[in-house]
Amino acid sequence: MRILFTCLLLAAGAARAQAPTPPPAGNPVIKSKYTADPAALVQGGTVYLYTGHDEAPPPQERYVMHEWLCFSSTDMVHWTEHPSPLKVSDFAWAKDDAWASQVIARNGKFYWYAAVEHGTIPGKAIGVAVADNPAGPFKDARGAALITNDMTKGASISWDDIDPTVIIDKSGQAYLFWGNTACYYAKLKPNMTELDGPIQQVTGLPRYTEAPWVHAHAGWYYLSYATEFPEKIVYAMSRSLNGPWQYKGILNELAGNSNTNHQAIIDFKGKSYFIYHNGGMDTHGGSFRRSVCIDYLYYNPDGTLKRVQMTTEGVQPAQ
Ligand code: FUB
Repeated sequence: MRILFTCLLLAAGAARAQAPTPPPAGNPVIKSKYTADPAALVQGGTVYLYTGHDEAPPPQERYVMHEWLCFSSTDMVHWTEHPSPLKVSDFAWAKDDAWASQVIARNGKFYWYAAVEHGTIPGKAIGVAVADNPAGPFKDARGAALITNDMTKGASISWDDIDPTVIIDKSGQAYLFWGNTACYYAKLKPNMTELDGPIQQVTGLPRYTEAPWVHAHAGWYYLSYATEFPEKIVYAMSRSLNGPWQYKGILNELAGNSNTNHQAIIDFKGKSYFIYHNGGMDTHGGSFRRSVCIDYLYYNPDGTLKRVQMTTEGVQPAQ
């Protein structure tokens, strides 16, 4: 009897010792609102997450998006929401549709490139807003759109001028990439609010739909994008932002519960992250009520990317 009692005590002790650490907050990372089209900016030890805000009341199956949202975190798990730093109404020339966007830092200022529906020039357009603080408030930097539908001819649709992504190369040259069904790019002047040369089209991106995200890592540039519809995320690599781009295949599979998947990619505190949206939050989630999720991204030794594993658990707190 005494031996049995001792064994039970030992087993209980072992179970206590092996008790799992508390689970991370998990995916989706924002549960208080529907969030879509993530973009992220690392500023020292803080990550700023910028998202669109899906506001379509169920059962409406269309985009209802009037503002962008901003969250910050020092560990990629615990997120603090800031007051909405930018709304469509902050662009006096815009009509609606706070679609995908990205913020970049330059010379102590923060520039937010955002797609909206233009008020007077038919079609989508891209505006630029500027702030002194990554959490805003942001204000229209030009008083007019930077890109309008009549400036691009690569696709004969009114919504090809969406989904801006922005990057500054090693020499300090800034580039804007964007587009639906055609992927466009152009240089930006150092003031970040004017184009610095012609609009060009990226070639060599098979079955390109939308959502380009351009990032640099260990000497390579990566152009990831949404392919087909419903969308998967695929990617291409190049040594130069002017190409040529080498297509590398699937990075993230179909979300399954959302037609779109819109990704952002960052490095933070020694790890790489794939930030995307799906339609997995609660019973009303879906293509028009999306939610931002975060999983790890891994590189192969030759610079290619391992396929992302979307998880419910998400990532562990970054140290
Ligand atoms: O959120 C509206 C549109 O859905 C975005 O511009 C696309 O990338 C897709 O996510």
